[in-house]
This record gives sequence, C-alpha cells and structure tokens, in this order.
Amino acid sequence: MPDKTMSAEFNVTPQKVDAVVVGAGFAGLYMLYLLRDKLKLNVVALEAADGVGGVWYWNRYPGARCDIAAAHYSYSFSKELEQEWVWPEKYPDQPTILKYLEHVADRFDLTRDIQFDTRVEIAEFDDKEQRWLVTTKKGDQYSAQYFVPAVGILSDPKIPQIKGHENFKGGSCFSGRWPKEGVDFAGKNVGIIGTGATAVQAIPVIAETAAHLTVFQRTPYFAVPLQNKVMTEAEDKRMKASYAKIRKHDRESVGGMTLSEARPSAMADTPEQRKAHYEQRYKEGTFNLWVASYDDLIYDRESNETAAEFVRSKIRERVTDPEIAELLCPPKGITFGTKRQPCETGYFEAYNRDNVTLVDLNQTPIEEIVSEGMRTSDQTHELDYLIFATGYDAFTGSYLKMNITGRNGLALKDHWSNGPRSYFGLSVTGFPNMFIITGPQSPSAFYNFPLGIERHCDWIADCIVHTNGRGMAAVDVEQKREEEWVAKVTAIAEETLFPQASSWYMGDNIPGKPRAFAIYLGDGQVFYEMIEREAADKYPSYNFVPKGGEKTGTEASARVKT
Ligand code: NA7
Repeated sequence: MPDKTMSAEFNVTPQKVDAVVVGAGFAGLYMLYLLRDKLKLNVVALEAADGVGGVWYWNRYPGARCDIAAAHYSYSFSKELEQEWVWPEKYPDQPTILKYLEHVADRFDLTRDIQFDTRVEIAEFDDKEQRWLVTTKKGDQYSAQYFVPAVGILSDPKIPQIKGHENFKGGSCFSGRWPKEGVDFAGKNVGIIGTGATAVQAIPVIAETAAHLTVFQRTPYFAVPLQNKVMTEAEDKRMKASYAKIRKHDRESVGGMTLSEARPSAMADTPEQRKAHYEQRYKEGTFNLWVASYDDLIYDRESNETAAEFVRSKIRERVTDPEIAELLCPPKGITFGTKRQPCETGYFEAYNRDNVTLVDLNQTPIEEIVSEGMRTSDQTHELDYLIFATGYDAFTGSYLKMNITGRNGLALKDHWSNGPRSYFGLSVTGFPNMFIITGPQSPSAFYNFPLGIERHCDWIADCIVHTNGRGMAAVDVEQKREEEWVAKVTAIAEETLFPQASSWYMGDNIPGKPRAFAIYLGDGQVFYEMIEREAADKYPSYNFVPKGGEKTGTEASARVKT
C-alpha cells in the first residue's frame, strides 16, 4: 500500500479529472473512448500493465485462444473498424486479439490518456466533495467525479501455496502472467498444474516442443472441440458483408452470440436421436454442445448425465490407453457444463504422445515442491519448468484488491462479505458514481464479453449524461433495488445445477470465499431490455445527489429523484 501521507508530504494536489477508468482491456478502452470522445469528459485510464489488452495482454501462454468466433468476439461500435480488420482464423489466438486491441488503441488515439504501469491501490469516495480519490501504487492521486473499474472478472491470479516452492531450481510461472519473451521448452521437462480451460489449450501446444510434459490433474473436465479453422478471403468478405446482420442477431440472442438452436429436453428424445444430436453439436464445436443441445441439461441431472456420458464416450474414443482415458473422464456425480466449459484442439490426443504423462492427484497427491521438481506421494517428477494454470479469484478479487471505500467509509470488502452484491452488475449501493462493467450479477461470463461490455459502457455513459445534465453531483442505486436484484439472480441460479457443483462460478476455488453464484443466468436479451428500460424511465432505481447537496442538508433530504 502506498503511504497515504505521501501527497501531503510532497504537497501534491490530486489531479482533477471527470473520470478515472481502471484497466485498458476491451472494457477500459471502450469506456475511455465513450467518455472522452463522445461525452467530451476529461478522463484518465490507469493500467497496471505496460500495454493495452487486459486479459489478452497477460494471457500469453502457448495455445491461448478465444472460444467465441471473431465475428462476435469483437467491437461492433465502429463500422470502419469492422471493415478494415482481418481475422485470420475463426477463433482468434491471443497474439491476434492483442494486436487488434493495440490497433483499436492507436486508431482511436486512446493511448495518450492511459497511464501504464500504474496499479490502483486505494479508491475512496469523499462524501463531502462527492468525488472519488484514487491513489496508485506509485503514490499518484486523482480526484474524479466518476470511478469506473473496468477490471474484468478473471484478473486476480490464484497461485496455490505449495510447500517448498522456494526451493525449486527450475523456472516457473502462472499461466496468466506468461513472460513476454516467451519460454523455450525445447529439451525441457515441463510440469503443469491444472486442467481447466487454460491448461486444456496450453497442454497440446507445449507437448509439441517440450522434451516431456507432466500434467498434474485434480479434476478432469468435459472438454469439447473448438473446431477452429483458417478464414479464407471469401469467408472474410462474406463476414464483412454480413456484420450488420450478425450484430443484430447477437443483440437479440440469449448469450450475445450466434449458436445453434437447443432442443427442449434430452429425455424427450430417444437414445439414438440424442446421440445423433450430440454428435452434430460436438462437430459444430465451441459452446454448441453445452448450451445448444438441450435446454434442460443445466436443470435436470438425468438429462445432464446423457451429455456427460456422450463426452466421456468421445474421450474414450480419442485416448488410446483406456486407463488414461478413464482418468480423463469426469466421474459420475460431476455434472456436465456446471464448471467453465473448456474448448480444445487436440487436447485428448496429447495424452497419446510418449512425452506426456498424466498424474492423478487424487491417487497421488502433491506433497511438496523440491529443488528438482514435484514430489507426489509416490515419486518425484523431475522438472525444469513448472506452470501454474490454477485459475483466478473470479468476479471479486480484482475489485477488492483496490481497497474501495464508498459512502460513509463503507468498505467494498464489507459490503461484499457474504458474496458480491450489485444492481445489474453495473452499480453497487453505497458506492455513488462508481460504475462496474459486466460485473458480478450481470450476464458476465455467460454472455459474449465484447458485446456485453459495449452495452454496459453505453448504459454507463447515458447515466453519466443524465446525471451531469441535471446538474447532479452523484448517483447511487437504492439498497432495496440491489437486494431485489441479488435475490433474483440467486433464485434463478438455485433452479439450476450450478450451485450444486464445485466451481469458480460459485467461489469454490478460493478457500474461505463465500459461496454465491455471481452470474445472471436469465436470458441476456431480457437483461439488456431491463437495463435499457431503467435508462428510458430515467433511472427510477437510483437516487441523485444535487451539487452541494451534502453540504446543505442531511444526506437523506439532499437525495432526490430526477
Ligand atoms: P480454472 O478454470 O479455475 O482451472 C484451474 C485448474 O487448476 C483446475 O483444473 C483446478 O482444479 C486446478 N487447481 C487449482 N488449484 C490447484 C491445486 N492447489 N492443486 C491442483 N490443482 C489445482 O482456471 P483457468 O485459468 O483454466 O480458466 C479460467 C478462465 O480463464 C477461463 O474461463 C478462461 O476463459 C480463462 P479443480 O478443478 O479446482 O480441482
């Protein structure tokens, strides 16, 4: 934490801006563009990395790739941008997406208002001034009317504390903090902990260059093929000609992207019909098997088990050693699709290679890391390099790290002590003029992020126009509305199998984290209609504080509806 007396000591006056945006990924870049270029506000974006990109800056691990096709996973706000950018593959890889975001930052001249290498350490709402005071790790301070953390849901790494790590003489890294210069695995014995969405992408690629790859698996996943392909010139042309249609369809869809149509119930089909249907969805790839095979898979255990068994049969087909295949099959009791669905390219075939070993941590748990590698209960696995693909403190971690304090000294960590609470994943009661983007209790990870981000940012910009236009100093959502929204999100989740599974969706991967389902599981189109109605009705769920309101009367009497 920076020394809070620093600015007083050096007599530094906080730099006054209209808005501080935190982060320069998809969300931060678009928010900066809107607030600065459309609303003509004075904005600074603070970014911990030395470049733009957000998760696509950090996740440079081999094989990192988007599971949503570029036709959907891209900005829609600029027709020119759509037409000039060429996506070389259907599902773009990390270097391509990073280049795209760098291009966006250049094209819209955003970089000049981004402070890189700048991590926010404290953000406090000043009740008297009705402004946010944002302090960075370096000790710089900004006084802003609006505070917009655009930090995403997966940017706080979770590296397990394993005994002896400090004694390891090889190299190691976290998948989402991959060295910029890359890692040369030629001739090396490499170990990887984790078999989630990240590891599933990295394992087949690393296996191609490493002398040996040892995979430490705690839980097998129902990974399904991505079905990536190179885009031909003709396909690129067709995509560019169809953007208007694609975007319209995305906006009217449940998840903000175009997938196949689901049938209502797996149990209503015969086993033969089901198999043929699953085969089709498996062939289509990406999230089709998960969300576009049967509507009841996430509600009904019996239906879910039919999809689970189908994926197991595919694993058994693809992995030549039956014992290894069994270890890679999630056992009965683990439901399909209730953890993050990994999409893969050659993942299961990697285990057919002589240079890949699968270690089942349930049979032989990790005991400690030793100088020469990883010691499990039965042996020492010699390693030159160890990768932690162990996930994130999702949804809340990156917000809580910023030590955010709202009205009357309310700490966000206390407000969220029983799990995150928000209204629409946009506002948090008691944190006036703070807007979050695709935050907890929004459709979040169950909606195409770039589109969800654009729709959230558009909403935030409109709300700021409304607030400023009426001469108000601050806007804060009513507590009752937040309570109702959290209850609604929880009730929708409770009807599904998600809360019964162990996953980062529920906070289960972080010891001591309260269990709460942080995603609105309802129809995305309905969600966006709701937030658009809130705006059209002039924000009935919000209270506004007039300029000077806090000085002239009690807080309650100063709060008004506009
Ligand atoms: P995930 O999905 O959280 O996966 C983390 C993996 O690491 C998972 O297999 C975990 O096993 C495993 N893990 C975590 N801690 C340990 C310890 N202590 N010992 C052994 N294994 C462990 O993270 P990803 O990065 O793969 O994916 C997250 C998102 O980022 C994803 O949506 C992508 O879009 C990008 P577990 O299942 O908990 O038993």
